[in-house]
Formats: sequence, C-alpha cells, structure tokens
Amino acid sequence: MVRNFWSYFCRGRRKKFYSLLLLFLVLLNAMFYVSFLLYTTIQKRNKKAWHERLQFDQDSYVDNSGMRVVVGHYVGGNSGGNLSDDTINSNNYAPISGAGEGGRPVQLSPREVITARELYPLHSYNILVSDRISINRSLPDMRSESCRNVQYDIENLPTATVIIVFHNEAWSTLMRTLMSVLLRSPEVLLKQIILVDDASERKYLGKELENAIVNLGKVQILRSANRTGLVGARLMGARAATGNVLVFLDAHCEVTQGWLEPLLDRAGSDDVFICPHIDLLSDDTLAYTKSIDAHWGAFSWRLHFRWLMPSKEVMLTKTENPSKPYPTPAMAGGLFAVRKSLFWRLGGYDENMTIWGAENLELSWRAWQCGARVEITPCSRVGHIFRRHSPYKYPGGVAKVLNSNLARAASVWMDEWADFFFKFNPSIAAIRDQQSVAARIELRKNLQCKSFKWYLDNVWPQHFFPADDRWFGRIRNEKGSCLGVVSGTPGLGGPAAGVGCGGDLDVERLLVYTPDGRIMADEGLCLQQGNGRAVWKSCNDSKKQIWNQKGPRLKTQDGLCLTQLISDSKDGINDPLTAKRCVNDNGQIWHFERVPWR
Ligand code: UD2
Ligand code: MN
Repeated sequence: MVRNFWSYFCRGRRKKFYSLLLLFLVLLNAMFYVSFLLYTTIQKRNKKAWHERLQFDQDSYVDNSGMRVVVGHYVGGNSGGNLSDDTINSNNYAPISGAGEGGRPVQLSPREVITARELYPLHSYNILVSDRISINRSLPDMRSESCRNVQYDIENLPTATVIIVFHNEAWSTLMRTLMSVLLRSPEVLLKQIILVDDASERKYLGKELENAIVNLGKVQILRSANRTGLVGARLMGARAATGNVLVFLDAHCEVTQGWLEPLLDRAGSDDVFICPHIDLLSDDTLAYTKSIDAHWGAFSWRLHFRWLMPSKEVMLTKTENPSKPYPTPAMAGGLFAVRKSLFWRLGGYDENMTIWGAENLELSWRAWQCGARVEITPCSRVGHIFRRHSPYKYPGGVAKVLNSNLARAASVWMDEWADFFFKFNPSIAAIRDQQSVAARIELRKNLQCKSFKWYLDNVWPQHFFPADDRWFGRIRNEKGSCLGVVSGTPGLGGPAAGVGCGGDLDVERLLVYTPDGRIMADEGLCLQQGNGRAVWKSCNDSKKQIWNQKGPRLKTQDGLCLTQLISDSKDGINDPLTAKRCVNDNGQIWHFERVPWR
C-alpha cells in the first residue's frame, strides 16, 4: 500500500528526496510542537502572580492578600551549625558586575547551590548570592504613577536620623542597606545614619566596618557592650539622634527611589508612626519584588503579627487616592518613621523587652490608645528580607524571651483581652508575675490612654477576637464532632470538617459567633458556604459567610442547612461539612457550648 502510494508520485532518486523531505517536515513539526508546549508552560507559569511562583516551606506561607507570612519564626539558637570559625567570621563580599542589578534575581549553578545551602543557616538568607551583588546595586522605581507625581516641599520637611540596628548581620546586606539610604535620600533631609551594633561577634563587623564607613560622612557606629536586643539597640540610637524624625530600618533592607520624602512629610505632623510599604527581597535570590498593594498589619489570638486585607473603608480610600497614607491596626515593627519628640513623649520603648519580639505590637497599641496613629504610606517603598528563622541566639531560650515580651505587652495594654491571652497560653501566664510593668502602667495612666476595647472597636472593628457582644465557645454536632480548622498552616483555611472537640483550653476548637451570623476562628478565618464543601476563608463581607441560627440549625442565606457528612474515616474526625437542603438529619443539629473567654 505504502509502496503504491510512493510509486504513484515518483520513482528512484525523486522518491528518496521526497522521503527525506517528509521526514524533515515531520521533524520540523515535532520541533514546533515541543517549542509550543514549552512556550505555553512558561507563559502559564509567568501568568501566575509572583507569590504563586515562589515555593515556601511549612514555616511560611502566602496568605490571601499575597503577603508572605512567616509562621515558624521563633526558631533561634542556630548561629551557623557546623561552620568553621573562619567561615563565620570572614567577609566574602565579591560583587560580580551586573549581578542583581535592577533588583533582578541572582541564580547559582547547581554546585554553588550546595555551598549556599550549607551557608544558609548563618543568616537565614542566601549569603552567597548577597555577596555577589554590589552594595550599590540599582533598583527599579517601585512607586505607583500617582506617588511619583506627588510634589514635596523638600526645604520644609523635617530632617531624618536613620537608625539601623544589627546583631551578627552579613557584611553585604548591612552595607547594602546603608548604601541604599545614602544613594536614595535627598542630601538636605538626611541628617545622620546611626548603625547600632548589638554586641555582634563577627570579626568583619569590628575594625573592618569602621574603616568602611569612615569616609561616608554622616554615618556613625554605636556599639552596645552587651547583647540587649533590638529595643535596647534602637533606644541607644534614638538617644544619639540629632534629626527631627527617627527612621528605623532593619539591617537587611534596600530602600528605593523617593522612599524618604513621604515618610518625613507625614511624620512632620507629630501624631503618627508612619511605615513604608514593605516589599520583598527574596531570601534565596535577593530579587526585589513588589508586595501586594492592599495589606495592613494585625495579629492572631496568640499575638503573632499578621498581614491581612485592610478594611473596606481603607480599600475605598486607596482606590480614590492611591498615594494617601492609610491607617493600620499594627506595624510589622522594623521599618517606621516618627517625630523624635513624639517617640519620647509616648515613652520610647519598653526597655525591659529583650532581644526580639512583641515590641511592634506594644508600640502599635500604645500609639493608638494614647492618641497617636499608625499608618502605612504606599509611596515609600522599602525591600526587606523576610526570614523563616531567626539566625541568632536568644539568651535564655526563644520561648522565654518572646513570652516575657508578649506578657509585658499584653499585661499593660490589653485589659480583658490580656485575660483571654493568658487563659489560653498557660505557659505565658506562668511568667506573667515575673514581669515588673509598674512603670509602663504608670505611663499609660499619665498619658491618659484609651482602653483596648476602644482600640478594637475603633481601629480594628473587623477583628476576630471574642468580645462581650459576641458568643464564644465550641460548636458541637449532634453526631459528635466539632467545628474547627484543620489546615496545618495557620491562616490558610481550606475545606471545613468536623474535628475532635478537645477540652475548654483547646483553642483550635473555639470559635466566635458574631451577632450578624459570622462563625470566626483564630487567624481571621470565617466559615463560608463553598460550591461543594463548606470552607474556611479569610473573613470578608460575603453573604456566604453568614450562618443564621434557626433553632438547633445553622442556615445559609438561601435556606440551606450546615450539615456534617460522615466520611469513611475511622477516627470520626475530618468528616466533611457542607450546606444542604434541610432535612431530618442529626448532621444538621448543632449545639453551642459556651466557653468563658477570660
Ligand atoms: C520583625 C521586624 C523587626 C522587629 C521584629 C519583632 C520588620 C521588617 N521586621 O521581625 O524589626 O520589629 O519583627 O521584634 O518589620 N537585632 C538586634 N539584636 C537582637 C536581635 C535582632 O540588633 O538581639 C536586629 C537584627 O539584626 C535586625 C533587627 O534587629 O536588624 C530586626 O530583627 P529581625 O530582622 O530578626 O526581625 P524580623 O524582621 O524577623
Ligand atoms: Mn528583619
């Protein structure tokens, strides 16, 4: 047949030629097909938002608003693993021309990746990559069009003292932070830069650092004799500041064009702690990526800082006036500007907070409750390396350090909600009495600060904490299991299921039920009617998050009943939940078991 086919067209040499041609065409076609496949895969990958393209470990995740949320942060005590003293103490900064310019990622060869992995615990970011990028690298202008159009009266802005505290920071990241400030701040506005060394042990941060900054003018180093922590170090810097406005930065940041003016413009008003919009410097490639426009800061029941979607009102002002600073319930803590007089008038920092943690919440509550504000300006863009673990030691242990700081902040500022926090965190309650907070309570009294209730009602009415006008407890199904979040990653939500009920202190099983019918869990998750199963989703205004209590049933807006299905799982937990036509079924009967929250 095939033979006949060929002989129909041609014979001999011609036949050979045509067979080759056909083969060639088939090959060409295959090549096109493969390239097409490759192209579409790459396209598909690139179509995904940047944050979906990144892969994180269990300790961090990207939440609904696209912000990287660091969860397992409190892992201290890893100061380099088995690395030699030589490695730990040497400065291997060796920039390669063009590497990382324009904020682009730096890729390593497979062999280098192995070395980079070994060195990673030293700083909890890729030091090999950082050492290749010039400390003067260029960055794109990250501002929106409307921010670029704002005109500042530079001559009349207050001056800045930039304070950068560090403990065992890498040379290249510290210097890049410093140089980015020097390169991108108007000369007249930058009064001084103070580096505060919190008792670093690394050799290169000694004389070598001093030599490096000696000719930079404006830059000075203060050194703390003992490891005090970031609060002590920042206070040291603040005491030495001669500028009108204090601007704090972590030691692994890069500021972009126009970063300083909007901060000083707003800080001039003397009633606000103003934060830049924090972008992301990848801990792996050091690429500079924008973080999502719509975010503000808050915290979970355990008082872990979280980025969340801002309120509806804020979203509206953001659309109407994208260059306007907007309020945030809490600040991340590391990057902010404040008029020096306001900083001291409101009591600086709680000096008894050591090493790391909780000072950002304490400062945010103090600011709001004592008559000032905390805001984010979208026009100041600063990149920061968010890390999964703390690379440095916590003298006395991470838990003790962090818990003491949290206990201090909660006891002074949270009123009834401090009782809630301590009740469900007994290990922190146990050290509550060891904190001497009399001076801070005195400060609160002298400043005539408002209550935590006022703060929740006015600054963060969207909060997911229990309150007197909300029901709090366990919601148990007639079939035995309880409503609860099963996802291993806090804040991520996912399909809802009936889970084991646990005891009264089992905070994962405890829920808030609001008067308007929202079932809220910790981390700002609300039970939502999904397409099939019910799901845990970030609380929002959707009607699908409203569950009306009708007798023992929970009904959706369209009259369906929240139903506990029974799957074949033997332990009786993780049985799917859904909204179904209401029938005579025990899976639709829910018992509200109140648990006192304080
Ligand atoms: C965030 C804040 C950080 C601080 C912290 C809570 C941002 C971007 N970062 O965690 O500023 O508010 O939450 O406490 O908002 N350091 C010392 N001495 C120490 C420990 C740390 O000087 O004993 C320095 C450290 O070198 C760094 C800065 O303090 O420059 C912040 O520490 P971090 O980067 O480990 O904190 P981060 O960003 O995870
Ligand atoms: Mn940091």
